[in-house]
Amino acid sequence: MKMILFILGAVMAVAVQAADLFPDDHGDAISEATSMMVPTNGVTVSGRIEIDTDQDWFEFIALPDTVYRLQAQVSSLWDMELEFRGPHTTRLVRATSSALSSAPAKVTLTWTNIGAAGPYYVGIRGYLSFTTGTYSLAVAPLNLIDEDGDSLPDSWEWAQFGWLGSTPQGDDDGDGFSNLSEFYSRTSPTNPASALLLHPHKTAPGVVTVDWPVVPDSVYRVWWSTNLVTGIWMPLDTLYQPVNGGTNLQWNDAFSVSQQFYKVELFLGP
Ligand SMILES: [Ca+2]
Ligand SMILES: [Ca+2]
Ligand SMILES: [Ca+2]
Repeated sequence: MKMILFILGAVMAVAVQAADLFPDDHGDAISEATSMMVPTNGVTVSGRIEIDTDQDWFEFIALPDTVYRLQAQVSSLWDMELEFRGPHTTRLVRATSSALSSAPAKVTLTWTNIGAAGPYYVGIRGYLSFTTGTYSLAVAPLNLIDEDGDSLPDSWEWAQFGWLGSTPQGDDDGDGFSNLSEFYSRTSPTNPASALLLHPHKTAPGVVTVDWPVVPDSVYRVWWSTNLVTGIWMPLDTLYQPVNGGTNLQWNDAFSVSQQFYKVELFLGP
């Protein structure tokens, strides 16, 4: 009987270790990031760094043309590091602060999203002579005013429509894309020719080239299907990220079936 109990205990210990070696608040990897909603007045979250290899990740959807202030602060004498990553999880900024130079350790970044809407990641961890403790992270959009509360920034509504009466689910230009999705993808909600549409064309026997309009600092995913009736779409593993202001992306497919369908979407998260 004692032997059985011992074995069970050992198995349980291994299971806990495999799931999370250092039980923490928000996960050590980007893939374990905690999702945050960032309202117009911003959001503040708090967490705890248990050991010096711990790193907590948070994910939020950054909106186009929006200026964000990210501020992380510790509550005791620490060094700290704030890391900011883009939709493709590439590092954009890494900043550190030491309580020795200005207590408490505090890192502030101001950043403007010049791309489409997309998932951005903020990581908090210790740096150098780091001990454990708590921190707070504040994310605030500095230029986002939405007085009619329809999720469309009022400045964008005035610029695009000349009033605040258009709705996020409306499709003012009748191109099949809602005003909200056109805001997210940075296409024009008053021009039906401006839309996130695919243009497939055969470039060789059995090879199709698919291209679509893009904006910089944005990530897209292509899906394919052999049958529209089943409604089953398969994502391509590759995510497409335009580099420095390209206007089109393309993808070549050599397929062996008689027909293939494609769709593309703005990547808003895993
Ligand atoms: Ca609004
Ligand atoms: Ca539209
Ligand atoms: Ca449009």
